[in-house]
Amino acid sequence: MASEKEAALAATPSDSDSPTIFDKIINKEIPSTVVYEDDKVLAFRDISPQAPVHILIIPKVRDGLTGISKAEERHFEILGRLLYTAKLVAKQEGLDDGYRVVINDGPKGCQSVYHIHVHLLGGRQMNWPPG
Ligand code: DGP
Repeated sequence: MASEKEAALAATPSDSDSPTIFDKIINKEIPSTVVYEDDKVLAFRDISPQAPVHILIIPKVRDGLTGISKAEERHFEILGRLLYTAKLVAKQEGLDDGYRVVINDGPKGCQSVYHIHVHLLGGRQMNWPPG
């Protein structure tokens, strides 16, 4: 399997609402391990975990939000909800000693799926600076 960096460099940056693999996950057309769901957001385990806990938190409706660089004022509510859900899921996962929340954007940010998502990583000591 390609590395995450290779996948990001191979991905076509998109500002359209064309479907991504995450639409299939939202629609339950492909399986995923869902850890949290409400009417607005879905949180599921990353297929290629970079830490013992690695969860992706996504909006169910993309509304042009292919990445954080496309954020507009109308996205304020969903952006807050994504971060708040990261906190809820971190608590649910028992990440009481800390965790990391990441949003990759664009090729240089190592984004490979153009449907905004928050990575929640935990269960090991993180390093800084990130790679
Ligand atoms: P990013 O590189 O920030 O765009 O992260 C995309 C993440 O999506 C990456 O960590 C791997 C994950 N991913 C890609 N396809 C699937 C899938 O089909 N299922 C799950 N659970 N995760 C996926």
